[in-house]
Amino acid sequence: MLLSLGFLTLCFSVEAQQTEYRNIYPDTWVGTDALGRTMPDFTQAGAVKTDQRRVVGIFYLAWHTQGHGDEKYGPYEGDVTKILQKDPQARLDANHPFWNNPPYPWYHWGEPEMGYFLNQDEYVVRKDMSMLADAGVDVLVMDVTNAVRYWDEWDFTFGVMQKMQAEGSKVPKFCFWAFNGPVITVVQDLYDRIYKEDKFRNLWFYWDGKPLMLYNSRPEFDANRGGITHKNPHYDPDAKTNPMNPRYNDPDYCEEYYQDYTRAVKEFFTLRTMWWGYYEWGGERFVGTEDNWSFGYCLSDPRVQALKPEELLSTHKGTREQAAVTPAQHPVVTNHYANIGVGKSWSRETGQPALNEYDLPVPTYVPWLGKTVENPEGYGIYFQERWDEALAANPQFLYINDWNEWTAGKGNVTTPWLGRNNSFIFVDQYNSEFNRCVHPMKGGYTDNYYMQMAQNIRKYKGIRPLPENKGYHQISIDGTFDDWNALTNEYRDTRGDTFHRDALGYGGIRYVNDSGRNDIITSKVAVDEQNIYFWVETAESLSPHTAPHWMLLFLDADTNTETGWFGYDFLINYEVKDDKVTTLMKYDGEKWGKAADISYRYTENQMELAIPRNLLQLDRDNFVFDFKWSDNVGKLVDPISFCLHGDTAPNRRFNYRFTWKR
Ligand SMILES: [Ca+2]
Ligand SMILES: [Ca+2]
Ligand SMILES: [Ca+2]
Repeated sequence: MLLSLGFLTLCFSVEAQQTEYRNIYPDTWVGTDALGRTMPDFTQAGAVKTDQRRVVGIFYLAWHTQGHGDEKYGPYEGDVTKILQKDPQARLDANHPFWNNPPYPWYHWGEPEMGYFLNQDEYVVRKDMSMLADAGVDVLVMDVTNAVRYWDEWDFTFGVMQKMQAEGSKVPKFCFWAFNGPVITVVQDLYDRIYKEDKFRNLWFYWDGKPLMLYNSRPEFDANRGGITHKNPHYDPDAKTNPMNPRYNDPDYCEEYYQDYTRAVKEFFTLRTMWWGYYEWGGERFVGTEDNWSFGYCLSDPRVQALKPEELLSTHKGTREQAAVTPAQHPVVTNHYANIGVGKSWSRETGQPALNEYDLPVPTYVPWLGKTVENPEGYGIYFQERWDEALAANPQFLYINDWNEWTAGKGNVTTPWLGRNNSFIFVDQYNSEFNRCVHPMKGGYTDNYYMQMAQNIRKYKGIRPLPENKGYHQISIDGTFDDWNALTNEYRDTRGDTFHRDALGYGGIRYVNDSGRNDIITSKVAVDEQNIYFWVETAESLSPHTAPHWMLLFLDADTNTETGWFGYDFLINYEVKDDKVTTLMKYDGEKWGKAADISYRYTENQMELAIPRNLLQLDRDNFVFDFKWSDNVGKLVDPISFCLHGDTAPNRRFNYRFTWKR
């Protein structure tokens, strides 16, 4: 009895270790994106919603495999956006030299923020998981839609996710989505090699009490053909002929080709079909039907367009279950109603705007903004319309397609495409108008789609309230930190996000980033009659203050992004005088100028500083400001600089909000 109790306790603590994480409260962070859209606050998003399950999944691709890193594909210039920028005529000519020199078997529609990365790049996996968890994404839907199993990339990705979990970070769970090709064999393979082996168990995503598997319930149809065969890896001829064989006549063993999913698969998983939201698929009604999830909606089809948002939802046992949100559809005709594609600037009301010489949309009206803009592809017109409809329909599972597809496949056939007759087509992704990636891009509209996703997930799930701060606290700036223990409100950042990059990219590019220096993990703020005090803690001892861009503290003192440098009115530590005196700088509208010397101390992994309230114009009995720490940011160009170098707390362009009452 004692032994078994001990065993139970052990099991419990292992389980607890797997599920506990250091909560960094990303839903309380504030932020303004490049278009001026702000993160919904508590009054806008409301409290965390508990009326039903609210799960967010995103399509995650592992097809950026190591083979693409071969130097024979270098220098890598297979970037459609750059090719069309160099010569827009290339869009009309399949054999234009820019398409073929050197010959790539693939292209990127544009350049990712982290460069032409491969999946086996720990820096990228860490940034991905951190960004997704911060935004509120719960589950990665791993691509097996074309029957290719990316074992090495999955092992790598899930391995890094487990490392991050062990460091105390929250990461999404995963499930798989198989569809085309020998899908029964593929699902069996995933079951045999991952689930049956208990691999990465603490990352499995459960739905209705079992691991979720997205599949094809009618495996006789796929996107390309019928008559598919599904080879049985457990085929045992003896089981077909020998009545003494314990598996005699068992179709899971005695047939060389599966006719159906095995009993093990049917019992082990919660199964749902997922495919493109066609009105009909394989001769039956598809979108909005029972147990048929959509990865996006075929809104170029008037029959799909005529459905109400709630009719697009997939049901399970009659209850609303899943809805899809995508930044766009496809650049190809997906039916015979249109041939201009459905890009990021398509809306129900105005359809797809005309395209300019770069195959990008002409100035277009943005409904959520109420005006016409240049470069509408950065404004998430289609994306927001889908979000608004999905939020109104209120699903239990909200699926986003996709995170990191990037790859664009060129087919040299002459056919109507993008409203003209063209000598080639791209089917899924093409340029910054025609792609479905939420992953930030380099240049262009940078992280607009990431921020838009994070904003809308808040509306879907609700958020926790901001911590309240009250009264005065006695703090002395002396390099001992016991006086901070009385303050319990912590403003936290990811631990481990100073990871150094040294990895292979497409075409043999070597990506190196060793800017991670001080790993900021916690900060606190205190107030007394005279001063506002800041305390910050790093994972390891602080580096010396003499190096540039050391532990910068940015303040948006009026919580107005229209004033200051991208909103920040004050900057501390840009010029550190010695180990006791540093500088407060103020932004004058054009540059940072010195405002005052202030007192600070640091010892080991902690630092504290004091700023007179009157200098910040925060001398009322209650006030609010936003703040951000940043170490080794490199050149301060814009808020994207925070995303590329060193560590920032909180992550990316987010800020902490401090509210105080006397
Ligand atoms: Ca950190
Ligand atoms: Ca400001
Ligand atoms: Ca960080």
